[in-house]
Amino acid sequence: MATEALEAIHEVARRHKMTYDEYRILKDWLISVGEDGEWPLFLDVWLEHVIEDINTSHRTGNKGTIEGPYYVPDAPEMGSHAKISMREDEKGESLRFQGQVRSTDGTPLGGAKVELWHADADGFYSQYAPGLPEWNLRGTFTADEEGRFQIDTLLPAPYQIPTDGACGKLIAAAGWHAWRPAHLHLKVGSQGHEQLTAQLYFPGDPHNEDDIASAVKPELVLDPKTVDGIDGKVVDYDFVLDPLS
Ligand code: MBD
Ligand code: FE
Repeated sequence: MATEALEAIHEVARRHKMTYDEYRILKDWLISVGEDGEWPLFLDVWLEHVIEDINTSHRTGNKGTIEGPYYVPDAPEMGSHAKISMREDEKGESLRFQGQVRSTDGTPLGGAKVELWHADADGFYSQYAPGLPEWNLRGTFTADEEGRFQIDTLLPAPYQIPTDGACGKLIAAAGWHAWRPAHLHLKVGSQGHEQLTAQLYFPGDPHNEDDIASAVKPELVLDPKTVDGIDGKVVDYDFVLDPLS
């Protein structure tokens, strides 16, 4: 694979008759990706979606999508029906996210783990931005005996990937934009099943169609509702996991 990857780059260089000036700009930019700590961001935005596609196309349960650069394992365990950890004055509209985890044959997966993480209203992920509580807007929920969970969190805001580093320079130079649609990140796992990594999106977000990370699929767009007596929005979404083969 390494040989072919290098040959692909050689082929682009030859086709475009890359000059020494261009080569030096490329070299400096690649060095700056590392200096800015943006290799995880670069890879997850522009390559991970292909890897995800290759490795999950056999599944008959839920579609998933990329993990992205901001997952942290072992977030605090909260139970099956609980509020995610957030600051007293956390900004955003309430969202109750509830559903059931099942196997592809319909069996409820009691005890399944649902890990949820998302950005705050300003687009910051805890542990990747200063000044946030360690586990802000991150939690591990354990489905009840019927595989059900109910998580109280906030509607995520539209999100721009960091524009102040090397990836931002590439975006500006190429004339792209830095937006991702508002999203929730999830990992769902149960014994004897493939772990699902997913993101969930919201209808009407203008960036569902042109996500910079190419990670939106129609099956991952939620349908939040207003329910009498409940503040904010409520959304039902079930997860179907493929048994390990
Ligand atoms: C994110 O929040 C994200 O989910 C991805 C895939 C890339 C950059 C920032
Ligand atoms: Fe994200």
